[in-house]
Amino acid sequence: MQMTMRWFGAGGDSVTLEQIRQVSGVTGVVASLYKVPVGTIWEKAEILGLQREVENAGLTLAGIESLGIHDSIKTGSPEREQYLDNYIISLERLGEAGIRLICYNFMPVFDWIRSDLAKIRNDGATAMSYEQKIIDQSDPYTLSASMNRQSNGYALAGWEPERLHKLDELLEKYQGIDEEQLFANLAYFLERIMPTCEKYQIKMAIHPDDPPWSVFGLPRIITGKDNLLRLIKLADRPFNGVTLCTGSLGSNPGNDIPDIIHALKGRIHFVHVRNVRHTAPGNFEECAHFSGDGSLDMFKIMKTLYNNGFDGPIRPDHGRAIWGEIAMPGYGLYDRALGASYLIGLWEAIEKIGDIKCV
Ligand code: DNO
Repeated sequence: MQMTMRWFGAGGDSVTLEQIRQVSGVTGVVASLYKVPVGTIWEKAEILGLQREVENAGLTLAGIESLGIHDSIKTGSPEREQYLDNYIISLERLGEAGIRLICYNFMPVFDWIRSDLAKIRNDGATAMSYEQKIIDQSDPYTLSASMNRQSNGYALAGWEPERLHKLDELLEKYQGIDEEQLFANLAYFLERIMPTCEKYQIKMAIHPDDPPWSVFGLPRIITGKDNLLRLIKLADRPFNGVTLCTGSLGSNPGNDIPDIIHALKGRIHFVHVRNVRHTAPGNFEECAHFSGDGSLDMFKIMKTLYNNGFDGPIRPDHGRAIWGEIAMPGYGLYDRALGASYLIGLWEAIEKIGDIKCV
C-alpha cells in the first residue's frame, strides 16, 4: 500500500508539495494537468514537468487523477472518434513517462455534487454535505453557480466554469441517453483504450458516481456492486479496474463496502478512503475519517482491503475545514493529514495483527 494525497498543482492548491512531504508516511501524490481542457491531448513536456516537480519535492507521482473524458465519448456522438484518438495519445505519453495509474469517471455533465460545501458541524469545523431536498429544489444552473461561489476561490475539479458555461448545449447532448446507452458508450471507450493500457501497463480506475444515484434526471451507472461488476465484465481484463471511493459508494447506506471490496478483488487499483455520516434517506454529511465520526467502519474497510491483497495507492479523501484553514472545500491540508495518519495507523496495526480473524 502506498499512502498518497491529491495535489492540485502550484497555483491551484493552497497546499504545497513540501507540506505533503511532511505528512509522515505519505510518499506520493496523485495530480493532473488541471489547466488542460478535457479532451485536449496532453503535452509530453508538461507531463514530464509535473513529474519532475513532484519528484524534486521527494515524492512520487503515483497516478493521474483525473484524465477526464470528453462528453462526446460519454454521449457517443460522432466526434467521439477524434476525442478517443486524443485520449489514446495522452495515455501513450503518460505511459512513456512511466505513469501506471489513471483515475477517471463516467458521470454525465457533473462530477461530484453537494448542496453545501461548508456546513457547520457541532465541533465548529465545516464539512461538505448533501441534502436531496435542496438539490430537488435547485436546477443545474443554480447549483453550478452555488458550487463555484462556495469554492473559496479555487477551481473545483469537475466544475470548470469554461465547460459549464455551455450547460444548455451539454444537457441537450444527454437527451435520450439512458443507463443502457451510457454503459454501451463506456464499453466502447474501454474497448478502444484497452490495447494501449495493456501495452503500457496502465491501470484504469473508474471513480464511482458521487452521489451514486441519478441527479437532475441524468443517468448515473457506477453506483454499487452490481453495476461495478458489470463494468468489470465490459472489458474483462486486468487493466480495467476501479477507484474504490468509500465515501462516494458509502453515501448510499445500501452499499456494503467490505462486500464490494471482496467482489472486486484484484480489480481495485486505487482507493479513496473517507468516512460519511448518513443523516436521513438521501442525505449525508462528510466528516472526519475515523470510524466514530461517521457511519462507516473504517477498520473493517482497511482490513478487508488488506485481506484481499490490495497493494496500490490509497489517499485520504475530503476532510473537514478545521483550525481556520481556508482551502479548496474538502482539500485542506490539516484534516486530510489527520486522515492519512489515521489510515496509516490502522494499516500498521492490521499488518502486525496479521491473520487474527476479526472481520
Ligand atoms: C472529488 C473527487 C472526484 C474525482 C473524479 C475522478 O473530490 O473524488 O472529483 O477526482 O470523479 O475522475
